Amino acid sequence: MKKYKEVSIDPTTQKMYERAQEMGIETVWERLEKQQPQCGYGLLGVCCRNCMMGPCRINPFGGEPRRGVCGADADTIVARNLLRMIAAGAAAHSDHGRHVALTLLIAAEMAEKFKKEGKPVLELDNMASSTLPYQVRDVEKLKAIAERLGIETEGKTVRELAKEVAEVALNDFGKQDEEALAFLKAYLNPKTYEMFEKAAEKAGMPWFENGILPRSIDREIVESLHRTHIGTDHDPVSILLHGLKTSLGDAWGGSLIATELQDVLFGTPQVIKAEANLGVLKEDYVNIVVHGHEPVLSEKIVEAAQDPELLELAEKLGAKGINVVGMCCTGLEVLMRHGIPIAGNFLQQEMAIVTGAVEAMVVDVQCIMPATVDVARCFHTKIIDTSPLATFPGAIHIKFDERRADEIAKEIVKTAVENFPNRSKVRVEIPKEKMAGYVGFSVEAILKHFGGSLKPIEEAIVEGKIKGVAGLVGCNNPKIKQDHNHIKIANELMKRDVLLVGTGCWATAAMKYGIFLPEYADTENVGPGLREFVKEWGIPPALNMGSCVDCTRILVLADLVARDLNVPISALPVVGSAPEAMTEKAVSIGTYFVASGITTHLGIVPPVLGGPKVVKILTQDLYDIVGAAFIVEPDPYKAAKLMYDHIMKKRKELGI
Ligand code: NFS
Repeated sequence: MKKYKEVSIDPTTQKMYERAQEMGIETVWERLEKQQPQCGYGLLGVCCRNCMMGPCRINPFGGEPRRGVCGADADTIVARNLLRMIAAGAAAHSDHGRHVALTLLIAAEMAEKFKKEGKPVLELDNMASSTLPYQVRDVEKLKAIAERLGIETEGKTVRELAKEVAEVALNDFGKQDEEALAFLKAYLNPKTYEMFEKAAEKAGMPWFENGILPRSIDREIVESLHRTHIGTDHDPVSILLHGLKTSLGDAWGGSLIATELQDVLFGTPQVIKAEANLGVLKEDYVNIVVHGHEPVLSEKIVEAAQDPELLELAEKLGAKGINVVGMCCTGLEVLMRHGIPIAGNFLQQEMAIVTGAVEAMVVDVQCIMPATVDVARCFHTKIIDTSPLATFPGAIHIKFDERRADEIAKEIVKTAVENFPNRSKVRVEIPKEKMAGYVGFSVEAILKHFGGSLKPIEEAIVEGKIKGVAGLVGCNNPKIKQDHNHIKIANELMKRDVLLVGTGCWATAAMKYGIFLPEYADTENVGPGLREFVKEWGIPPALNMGSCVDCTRILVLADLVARDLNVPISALPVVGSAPEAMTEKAVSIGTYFVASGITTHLGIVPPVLGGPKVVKILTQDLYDIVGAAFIVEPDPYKAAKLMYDHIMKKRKELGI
């Protein structure tokens, strides 16, 4: 068994981990230990299970077997496995984006139907009617998106625009022509677009029509599966080029659609102060943890928790109220838009249950451990699964339907409230620690803060006050002490005057240690130039840009700077990092950062080392193809140095 200090730097995780050990509850760290030693072939990526002649594995030391039964060598196998990871990650993000687009369409169509039934027309035309399950909260943004897409906005109602934008978005998922995605064309600067067009030719594969420009989000994912089927694509270069293309369909398609249309439906985040860590759970309240990724559900839970009838019921059952808190990315969504506190990141999902104070953990999709059900059995906690595509054995199933969103959300909250009397008060132990921070830095909020343009940031970069910008993203991974690398890399970069922007479980980590407070600039972890800049502008030295699909906010920001300077994104002194990456989604994000021109560090070695050609392509050749590549370095100090060196190289190339 591990010592509590080995698993995390977070005091709340340490305490709850110790408590779990005392209670004999198995957690992620014990399960990881039981997996040791992990399969060496799997770690190197040289195991192939793509057909039933196998499974095959290649001898990583150069001896026999050098080929699988079909003749595939290590590089082919490694590249194919990596492409399947990218495809799965892109699928997860993009299917989320599809759900959001469908929600917008459903709401617009319901408004049309209600109008025909004679309900108040103006409210329905404005998509503001409370009879609709979802309204349009940011009309300005809807118009801005429509304009970018080239949709005529003059004389149209909000309802009409919502429908048209949703249709263009949905068309990007399944269109069959060779043109690039409509959303990509609407958002990407011409110089980077040109790089995508020419990338395959540069890699010696001119038969890739339109280079690595994605044609349709679903098509690239399907083609990934097709290419990696036995006997199809065997060249690591073409397999990886298609990986770039698929990931770009995620970045400038699926994820972008998710972020943009969520802003339309739920409001574009604005700067707001909130709190993070397990200390946000409240002893005398009904605690509901919303966990997963899709705000289409969590938004409604937040609303239902304010329902007077349910509040009254909670009081009747002895609670002071209903406390909704977040976990993982769905937590970040409601944090960014409403300042709902976030209880933790990926490795804290079991820890939250171990407090004994959670009435319900309401889950949708992605990054939810099936083990939550087992941990919950030791307490009164109910795990409620809600997505028709994610069912947890042993959980309560209350499946969500956008058309009946309010009704279902109330049922879920009621189930949680009614569970309050089952809580054993003597078994409750909530760690005290929590931290405040400023969140809500959407691109729109950043622009507003800087008076409408990014000039102040750009000037500070040119002057050298800020050396560059780093986008820090991604998960926790129990192979790394929780949050350790997130925070070390963040500090090492800020010390070198690099401004941070970030998302996902990195952002929750940063918030827990105070990095999203402007006062953090007074610590020794922030260099003098960055300190001066953030003090002048009254911002923290790191900006929380949201959930993982919101990595597209980082891309849109980089795109704006690239436009201002009339260069491709790859020319900018910008780097990315996923210090504690874990999911296939993180692999897709890393790939689309690189494909978009942002050199990206990975703190966990992905399963590619068994393919030397693949490693060379990913870490070197891609510089010539897309102007960026991967840096793989588990040591956070060395990683920060390498990222900084890259920023300085880019500065030199720009002549600043
Ligand atoms: Ni991102 Fe969100 Fe966290 Fe990793 Fe999972 S929550 S989408 S994948 S673990 S950062």
